[in-house]
Amino acid sequence: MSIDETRITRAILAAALRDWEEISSVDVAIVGAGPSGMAAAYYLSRGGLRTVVFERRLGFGGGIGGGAMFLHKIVVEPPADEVLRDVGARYAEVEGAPGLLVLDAAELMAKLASSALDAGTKIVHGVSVEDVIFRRDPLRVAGVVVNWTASELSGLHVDPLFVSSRAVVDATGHDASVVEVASRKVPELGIELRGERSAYSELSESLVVEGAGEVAPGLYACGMAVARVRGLPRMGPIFGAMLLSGRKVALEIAGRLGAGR
Ligand code: 48H
Ligand code: FE2
Repeated sequence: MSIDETRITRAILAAALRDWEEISSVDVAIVGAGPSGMAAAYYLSRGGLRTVVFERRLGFGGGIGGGAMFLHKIVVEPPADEVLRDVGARYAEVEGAPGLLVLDAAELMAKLASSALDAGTKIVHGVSVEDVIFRRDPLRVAGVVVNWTASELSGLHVDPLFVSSRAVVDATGHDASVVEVASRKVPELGIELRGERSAYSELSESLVVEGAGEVAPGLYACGMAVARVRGLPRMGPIFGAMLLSGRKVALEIAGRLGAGR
């Protein structure tokens, strides 16, 4: 078989542009492929909604990969074991600490990503969300403004592209960068960023899940972004609230938008 370089180029261009045409208008745009974003993507796609995840980096998992101080394990507590079972991630009970479950960071990253992909999520790497689209009458967030991470890093002024969506999910972790930009540049949304607080794991694990949801019309937060937005403590390397807040946001959005088209 002869392999013509031009055909390689054209195959990639055609397939990538076809994807981008589809991505340019979706039901849900999720920003960040960390634990909360991937859990949200999995449940949204499973519910039949057209879902895209934009991830700044060239991999999955966000803070999962670093484990705790580079030790390759993650701790999760019930009822987040329901999510682990849904995505097929194996875990073990922790001896002497009833209620705590431990699993490999690599296992959690891989299983979340493959489950979301199998359910129909499109994950696009190397793309950063730098802004939101907003609309009046009624006032709402109506999509995201995207650019290559490489453009961002180059320092060159490269204008972005737009992706319209019926819901935007900030799953950017500690930065809550999507909510932050919306609060600053669309002040009429009335978003107040209260700032993350110091560690208090038990409290944080329940409050992050409780606080996950709609921040402004069309704009939702899950994961650590919730802590920054709602003024909640951090919890350290326990990931139950990341998974459960992602699932909660997905179910809330699915309830509002209805089943997939
Ligand atoms: C595209 C972006 C952008 C952008 C960021 O940090 P994450 O793992 O986020 P969560 O909330 O799912 O999980 C948090 C968890 O990892 C953690 O840090 C915990 C539990 N900490 C507790 C503590 O006490 O410290 O993932 C966010 C992802 C990353 O992959 C980023 O690269 C990506 O979002 N991202 N992608 N456009 N503007 N900003
Ligand atoms: Fe963290």
